[in-house]
Amino acid sequence: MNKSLLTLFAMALACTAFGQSAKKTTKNRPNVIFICADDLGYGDLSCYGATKINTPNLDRLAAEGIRFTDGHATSATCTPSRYAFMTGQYPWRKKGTGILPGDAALIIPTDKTTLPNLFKKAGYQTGIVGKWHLGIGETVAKDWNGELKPGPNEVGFDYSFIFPATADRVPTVFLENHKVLALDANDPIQVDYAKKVGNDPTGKDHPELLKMQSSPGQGHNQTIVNGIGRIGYMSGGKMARWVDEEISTTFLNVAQGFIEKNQEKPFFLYYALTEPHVPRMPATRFKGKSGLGLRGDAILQLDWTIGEIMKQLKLLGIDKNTMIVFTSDNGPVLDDGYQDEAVTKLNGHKPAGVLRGGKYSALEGGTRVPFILSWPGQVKPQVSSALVSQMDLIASFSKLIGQSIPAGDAPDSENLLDAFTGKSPKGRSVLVEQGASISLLKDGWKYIVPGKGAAFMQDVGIETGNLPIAQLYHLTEDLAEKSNLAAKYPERVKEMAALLEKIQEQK
Ligand code: NG6
Ligand code: CA
Repeated sequence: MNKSLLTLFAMALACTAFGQSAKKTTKNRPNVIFICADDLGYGDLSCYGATKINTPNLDRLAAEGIRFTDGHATSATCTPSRYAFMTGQYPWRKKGTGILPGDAALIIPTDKTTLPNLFKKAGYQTGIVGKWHLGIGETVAKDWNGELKPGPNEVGFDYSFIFPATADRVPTVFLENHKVLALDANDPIQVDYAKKVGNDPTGKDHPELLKMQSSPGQGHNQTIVNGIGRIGYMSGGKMARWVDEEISTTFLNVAQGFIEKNQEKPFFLYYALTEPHVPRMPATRFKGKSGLGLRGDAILQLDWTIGEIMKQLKLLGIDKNTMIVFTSDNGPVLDDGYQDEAVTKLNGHKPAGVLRGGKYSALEGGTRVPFILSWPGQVKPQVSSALVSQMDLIASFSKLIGQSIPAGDAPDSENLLDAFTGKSPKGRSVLVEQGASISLLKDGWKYIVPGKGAAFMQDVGIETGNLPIAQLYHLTEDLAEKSNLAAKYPERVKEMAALLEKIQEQK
């Protein structure tokens, strides 16, 4: 081979190599899979210290990436937390962001920057698979048999495969883009949260038809679907109704389909898992596997799911160019409406780990959640104690992919890209938490605003964090919030209360 031919050959080789690297290893345009579990607690994974349950896949994800010890949902329930990471705005700034019924109207603005439309504007293919719970349509009254919008597709997702609210709320159907999946036009769906529709039996009148009893005093005894009493009434749509045991594998299949289809492009996937929210009804092969009742089994299923996604990324050869962020929308709860043995078979497992409180709570168990980020090749494995919130993802991704956010949008989101990618140990300096009361975190201290509500939620068995007096905890020394130091440090209480008010007044 003469010299010029050799050069040509080398150039061709270089081009192929470059072509591949452009496709698979672009540093500022990784694929992003944002995985949000539902009600998974700070102590529910073995990489966060659980000893009674084993989560090898998430442990591996954490070992290969960054495990945050001070990662937060903004709120101790689902809708507000999800509103916050979708919009970059504290949910308590906006009315109507509390837990939504299954027939609620869309609460995410269609004319502002959202997490998915940020990626979409940057040329990504965007998709959501899983639980939505942010409302659909312009109004509560809507035709479930027609085009359902605005919804996920109108706030930035090119593709959506969701269920509308929670697994315990009607309608118990999947929506693909604007339509209920597998709907038979001759069997239209009707939904009502105020009065019974149709003739389907309810859990209240026919407990003998239930395969899992509802918890006394916690509702979940309206229309029965698949042997489980739900919140809300529905009729029709018999073919379209999901089978609970298949929800998770259905979501997994659809998520993997989206990944496979978009493997050559940069994509953003919001994968919203339903586990371990009630009703916990994992695939039969997981039932009984954890020894901790169905809640534990659902966590095993969740962990397996993550392993399947990781395997797929490897097989497609895109694992190095795919960032996975894994977290949970709020803290854990055991009895959240069904007698599913989560309480009786707990076996010493601590769903919130060392933290006090859980779902609904103003205590750390409400909003401090598992938070793992992996990006093989780009992010060095480590444990980070940086204070980060899910709400900060939008500003941080804006920086990463070079897509600016118009002034006024995502007002509470902070660019913490260096913390998220492990380049800096420094996160936020201040964070507001929303549970049964409002709290402020600053410099390792936590102040909880005095509240009038009950200190304990009897039904779900969770401390709310509500007290009529101010509470101040030094989290760096007392993560379990055992010792209220408000009386000892009145000046700090005053300062933090004033700062909180100032943040609350901002627009
Ligand atoms: C509560 C439900 C609870 C759960 C929660 C929403 C009752 C008594 N309890 O109102 O079962 O559905 O809402 O959970 O109805 S979340 O994770 O979506 O916020
Ligand atoms: Ca939740």
